[in-house]
Amino acid sequence: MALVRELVTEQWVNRAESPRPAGARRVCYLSMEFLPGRLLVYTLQKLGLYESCRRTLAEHGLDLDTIAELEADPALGNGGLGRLAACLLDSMANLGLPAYGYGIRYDCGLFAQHIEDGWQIERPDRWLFHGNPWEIPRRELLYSVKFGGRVVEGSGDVVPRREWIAAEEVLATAYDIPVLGYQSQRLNTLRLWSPRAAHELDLRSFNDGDHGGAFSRRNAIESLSQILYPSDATPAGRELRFKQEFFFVSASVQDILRRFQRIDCSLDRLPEEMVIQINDTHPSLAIAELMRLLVDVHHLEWERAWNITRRSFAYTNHTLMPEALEVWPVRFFETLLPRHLQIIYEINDWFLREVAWRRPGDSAILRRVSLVDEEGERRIRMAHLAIIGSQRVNGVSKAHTNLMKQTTFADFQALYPGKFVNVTNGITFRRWLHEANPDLVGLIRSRIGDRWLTQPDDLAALAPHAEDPVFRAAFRAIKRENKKRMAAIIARECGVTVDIDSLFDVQIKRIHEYKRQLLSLLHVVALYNRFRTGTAAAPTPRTAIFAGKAAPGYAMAKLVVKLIHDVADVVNSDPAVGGLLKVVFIPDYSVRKAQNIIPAADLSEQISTAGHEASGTGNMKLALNGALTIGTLDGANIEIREAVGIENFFAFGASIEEAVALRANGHDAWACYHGDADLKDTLDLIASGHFSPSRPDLFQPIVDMLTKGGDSYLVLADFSSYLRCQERVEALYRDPDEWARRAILNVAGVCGFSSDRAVRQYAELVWKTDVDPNVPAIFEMVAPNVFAAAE
Ligand code: 26Q
Repeated sequence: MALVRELVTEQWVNRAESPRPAGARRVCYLSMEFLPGRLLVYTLQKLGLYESCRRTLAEHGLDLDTIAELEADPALGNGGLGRLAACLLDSMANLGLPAYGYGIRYDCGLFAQHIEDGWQIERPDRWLFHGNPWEIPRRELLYSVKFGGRVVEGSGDVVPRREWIAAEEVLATAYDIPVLGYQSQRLNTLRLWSPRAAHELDLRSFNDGDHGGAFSRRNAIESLSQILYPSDATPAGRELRFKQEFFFVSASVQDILRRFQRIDCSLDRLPEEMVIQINDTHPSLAIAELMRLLVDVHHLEWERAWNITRRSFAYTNHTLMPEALEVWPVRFFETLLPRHLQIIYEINDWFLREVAWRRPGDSAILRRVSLVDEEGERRIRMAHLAIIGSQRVNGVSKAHTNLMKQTTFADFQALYPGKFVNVTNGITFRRWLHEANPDLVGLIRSRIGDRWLTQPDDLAALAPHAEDPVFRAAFRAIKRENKKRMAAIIARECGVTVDIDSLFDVQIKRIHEYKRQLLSLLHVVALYNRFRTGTAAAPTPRTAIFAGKAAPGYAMAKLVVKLIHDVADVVNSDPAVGGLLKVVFIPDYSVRKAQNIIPAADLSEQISTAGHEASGTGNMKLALNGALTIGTLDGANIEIREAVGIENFFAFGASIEEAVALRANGHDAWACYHGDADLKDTLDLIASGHFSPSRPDLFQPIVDMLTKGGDSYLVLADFSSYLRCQERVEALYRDPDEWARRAILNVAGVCGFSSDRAVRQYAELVWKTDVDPNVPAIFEMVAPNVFAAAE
């Protein structure tokens, strides 16, 4: 690993900073989350050294894949949002775009998931325990980040200046991780911040004998990067999350300004040289922080600073669920960021005056668009700050962007037409096909070569080969081998033997009610019930594979994990089933596990309640590896279905419009229950305690939520449609050759969902840069031993 790292960083050594390509802005991608995956094999592949390295090691009796297993998988993210950040960075490097990723070097990533008696148990993820061979500490990059205190009126030449007298100071120091382009010369940087005490120990307190106090202040500082917050975090501990967000954006914005000032001295040119992309609202305090630095430190007038700021930022929205839109209590700002609160109020004043002028007499719109939510406890609406402070706002699929424009942010769309654009998500094929599925890559290469690794649209050329029976047979053999490998992992991790010729039915993602793991589980129970009652006619053998983490504070999601396990225990051992149906839960889902599971999948479950999944990216990864999708018309599913052909995609359930109407008119869960015998039997069986004999009412909260609770995610509403659709799936699976034909058409058809395409669209619609993969490589960064020249 050390050797490979040297090979990469050698490239850093050899280049000094050069100008950016004509028209290109340097991209600064700010994200609280990154899920880069392991780097050893991936880096060797990018350098074109994988095969030779493998052979050489084998000659010495060593197995590269065994060595690769020792590497930690950085879990610095919850799911799709963090992995998207990694895919986009990969593609920027591949396309020769100068980019920095900015994030936090969490000491512990997302918790490690253990299962005890079917319950999820969280343990700390100590990914840095053995060190991280890929990171380069940049000790000379140190920024001061301040909190608390008060603001005083200072003396200004023309207007009075405000001075923030902070109470607390923390230093942020950088750790750089290389982001290498595929066989390209480009080497970008993922810069992760870690806190350090400004004064090694609070010496005065220490000498006064207050040892505990001195250490507890130090602990408070270190806690800034101690853990990554789970996506459905409860309000407890939210203040620390707020501090984390500010810590990371303050260091990042200071670093961006420092880098910019090495290039140009007129701050007015910042938006021409750089673009700061914020990954959801989590880094949106950066807008207020840039304003503070420009106005308070660089003494720019307000309007000039605002003009620079809003042309420098762009914001990607990843959710419209009201409970997931970030709002921060004003009291957090009062105690921790008093100067930023003033700045936000001033931005709001300017903004609301503009709106009042454009919409005279409409006071309701002022209340709706204000940065301040005045109802109940006063809170700052971070999405509004992000929209106002950005040049562009993008959604992550066509459906999501339309919803954004038509519902949640309709007022802003009316005020700023043209600000909202769509960039449908994508994935890097180099990770999700080339590294994850080498045998399939070999087969594809034998027919169409491998230019698709850098020109993903070329994968479309695979489509005609779907009509070739020889190719189909080879494709099936590879899928079978992948399933065999997966079966071995299942046997090892779950202690369950599965039939590799059964339909591998895969649902892998964060556990959340809107993603509806429950819907596929109810289907499994309905199938099981038919075995039990002897009414299963010619069933297609099926293995239902689940993986994913539930946020620790999300009781319903954790109960679903328990239900999956309890159903698995009963179904897997009931002789009436005869091994024709198996259920497994693969613990501790990660990028690494995704790379193992995805190549083995036959069926991809993408069954969110329509209108809830902004895009989904697992849907793309599974289709790319030759799984057929069963999915709702939600997020990117809609575009994937059109791209692969509607006949090659199993769609079911209420559409976005239908889901809205169902809710508006009051969805009648009880009518669904009484109207479908399978559904009634299924829910009754769960409610009877069949899967939890020692605690018969254990799953009552789930049954109640679906029935008495009104079934907010429309599980019962979509159940019948889902069951009928699954019957069509089974019928097709009984014709393996036709199944393979359609699977191949999925591989070819999904070629447009690469993150290379997404990055080109960002460049065109959001960053306004010229991206030319053939531009000579330009390096901004050099190795640590030539720091003087480094950015
Ligand atoms: C917020 C506040 C406090 C603590 C945690 C959070 C938090 C953290 C992570 C909220 C949300 C997330 C993650 C969201 C996420 O992964 N969203 C997914 O983003 C993908 C990439 O665009 C989409 O494909 C998915 O549809 C979307 O769910």
